Amino acid sequence: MFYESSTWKKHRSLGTSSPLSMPPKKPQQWLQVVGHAGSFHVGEYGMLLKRFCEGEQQCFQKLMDDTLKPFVPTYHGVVQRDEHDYNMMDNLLTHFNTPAIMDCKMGSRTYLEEELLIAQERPQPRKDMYEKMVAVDPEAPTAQERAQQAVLKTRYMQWRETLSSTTTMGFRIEGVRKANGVCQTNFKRTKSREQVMEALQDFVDSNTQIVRGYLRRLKQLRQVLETSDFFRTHEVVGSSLLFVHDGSGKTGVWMIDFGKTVALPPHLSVDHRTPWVEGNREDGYLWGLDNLIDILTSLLPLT
Ligand code: I3P
Repeated sequence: MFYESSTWKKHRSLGTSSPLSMPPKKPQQWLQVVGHAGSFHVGEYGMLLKRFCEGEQQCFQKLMDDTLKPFVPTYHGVVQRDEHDYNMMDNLLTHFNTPAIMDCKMGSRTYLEEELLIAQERPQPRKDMYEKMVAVDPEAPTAQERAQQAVLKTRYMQWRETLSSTTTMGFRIEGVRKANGVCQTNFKRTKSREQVMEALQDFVDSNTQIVRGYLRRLKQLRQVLETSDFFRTHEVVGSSLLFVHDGSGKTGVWMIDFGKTVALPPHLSVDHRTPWVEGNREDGYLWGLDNLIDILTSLLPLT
């Protein structure tokens, strides 16, 4: 069974490294937050099926042989359902009891450099994005955009970045689902440090044990990211960290969503902290993780 929310973009549910032979204990806890309808299904043994994307498959295949493996859902290959292909992976919520879940989109940039080039060469203004923009801020479109009633995707994405904490902190909260089932998706304007702290504090219910658990995991992740071959050789854009905890105090954080993670040309590598300028492919992922760790630390009492 799925929980659904029409507003929180895309599915946000992945798995712990439970073996294929172990069915999930509590299938009712599976979560799908739907953006593109039909993109997600539950497969055999409670596996998550995500609409096939070749780029994402390539990332998963490489990640299964990388030091980052414990920080991503275990990948089980491609399956077909109703004439569509799906990438199959573990469901990350399986071993939690009525979990609370948060999705943080990482990085200081949410569109690929190649998307920028396409927008420059073949601009295709989008009406749906114009409508999403004016729904949040009727003053945001330029006179030209208003006349066209449409905006370029890169312009929309940049506007979302500056409206939220993406530009200033290198991450933003996309959505939260509390243990009581309530979904919060209204984070488009969550930008200042104080606003982010308040949202995080609310997510963890001011529980310092949970904060400490998340911090331990994030610091381990940072250490592994700093030496991972995969990470050094990929532009990681639009990828999220999925935070999961439950009433027992158990916590977990995993990297998810690799649809816009692309391999760099062989001569190029990135450190994920250097500010982005067009051409350097930097994504600000580690800078964002540094800031996230710093903010979570500030939720703890001074010792
Ligand atoms: C969406 C969000 C997604 C993006 C999507 C946007 O905006 O930025 O990350 O998908 O583009 O519509 P919002 O969160 O404000 O609804 P990608 O990251 O896959 O590009 P899309 O409509 O072209 O899918």
